[in-house]
Amino acid sequence: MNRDQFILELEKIGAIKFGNFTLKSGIISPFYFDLRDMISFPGMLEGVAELIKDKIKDMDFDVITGIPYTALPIATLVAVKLNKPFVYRRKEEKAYGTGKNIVGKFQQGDKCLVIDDLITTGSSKIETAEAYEQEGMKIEDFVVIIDRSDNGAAEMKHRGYNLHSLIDLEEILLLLKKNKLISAVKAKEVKDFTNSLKNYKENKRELVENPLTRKLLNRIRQKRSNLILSLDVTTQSEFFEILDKVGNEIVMVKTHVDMLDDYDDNFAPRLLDYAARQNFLIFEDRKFADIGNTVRHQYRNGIYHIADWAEYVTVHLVAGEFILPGLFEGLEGRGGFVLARMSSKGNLLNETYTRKCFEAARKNPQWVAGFIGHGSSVEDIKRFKAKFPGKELLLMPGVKKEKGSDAMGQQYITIEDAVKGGADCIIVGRGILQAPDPVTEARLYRERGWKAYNERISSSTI
Ligand code: 5BU
Repeated sequence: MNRDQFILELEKIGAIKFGNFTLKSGIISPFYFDLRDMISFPGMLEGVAELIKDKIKDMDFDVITGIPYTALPIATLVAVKLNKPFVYRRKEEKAYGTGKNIVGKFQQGDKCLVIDDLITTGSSKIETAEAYEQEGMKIEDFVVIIDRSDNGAAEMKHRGYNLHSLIDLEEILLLLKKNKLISAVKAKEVKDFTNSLKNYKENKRELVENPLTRKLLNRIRQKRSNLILSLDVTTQSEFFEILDKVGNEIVMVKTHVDMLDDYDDNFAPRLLDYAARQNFLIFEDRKFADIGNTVRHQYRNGIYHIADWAEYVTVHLVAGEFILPGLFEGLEGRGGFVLARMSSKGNLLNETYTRKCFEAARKNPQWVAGFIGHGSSVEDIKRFKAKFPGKELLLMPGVKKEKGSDAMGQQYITIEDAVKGGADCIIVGRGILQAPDPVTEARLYRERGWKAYNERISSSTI
């Protein structure tokens, strides 16, 4: 069975429908593909398995999976034909028995090829990849029978995966038109629909340029520094003594104002004065995490009045995305860095949580200037950053000259690995503060961070 025959068979069994269909996203589509019934037509199942087999013959993988339910029997057949092991992931989480959510045998580090029937937005593919990655498998390639999206392959590439499709929408429309199975008017309606979806997405992406992202980026360039000093000391005299000497080296100072034993009303004006003279920005690492109403008061009231003096604060999205308007609504020139990953050992921010942070940021781009993240290697950080929804910056703590850890769970990667992977700023505390001469040390971090940053910028687009 060739591709054209397969498409015509799909039409014959009613798998290609035209009308008005409400998609999962709520959008009304003038067409719909439903490949579920294919399993009752052995000739088609055999035919599509052969087409997939041909498509993947030069790809490198150890195991095959299909996304439940429609793709399961198809992927099983392909695995048998290629004599490759097959695994699948339960759709419903298992809370008893072995607790294993992936069924079948595989080795850590195995490369898994994922087969699915369709791609619309790619979200179920990403979810699958993350679940398998969490179990120690590597996912690089996805194969779908039909790409019905407007730019599925580009979306997947943006998130660090390759998408291969047997057939795309254009091909189906052309063939059906040629065989007089669809009118030219209907074909145009379908094409107009996908084009409008594409324009809508592109317009949305334009909006993602947050003014606070731009402000930090401009300051990095102007100051030729991507070093953020985490000034974690407990008295104002230490704080300002160090800042006085190091302020010229840094693009931003990061504070934990509630660490100061002797905080008083002089702190903020003094800090603002230094920021103006030494041209750095201010970031209070308060890690807000509560409901909107509570964080609004914690941020704007209390003894610290953080919103009055810190351009940026860190935000956990554990309580949901409404924390963002809770914090920033009605304020000018204030924004957040969302904690998408943390540097500490055993932290509970898993891949799914990270993806949900990106989704929330995509919906609230005006309040998210960047993400805080970390990674175990250059490659790991690259994959993480590839999934950012827009042009947000990546700020990375847990950075030192040497890889290592402390006694309380902090993990460090090197300046070069952080920046090569995609960190736009490095956040350094004890690496500088505990050095015999913090000023010389800050200069060293600045130089190495800046060199790595320029090397990355000149060699790629991340
Ligand atoms: P260090 O002395 O360079 O380990 O300090 C790192 C700082 O960054 C410290 O203030 C932490 O509170 C902060 N931090 C972090 O280390 N890891 C994270 O994931 C986040 C913040 Br979020």
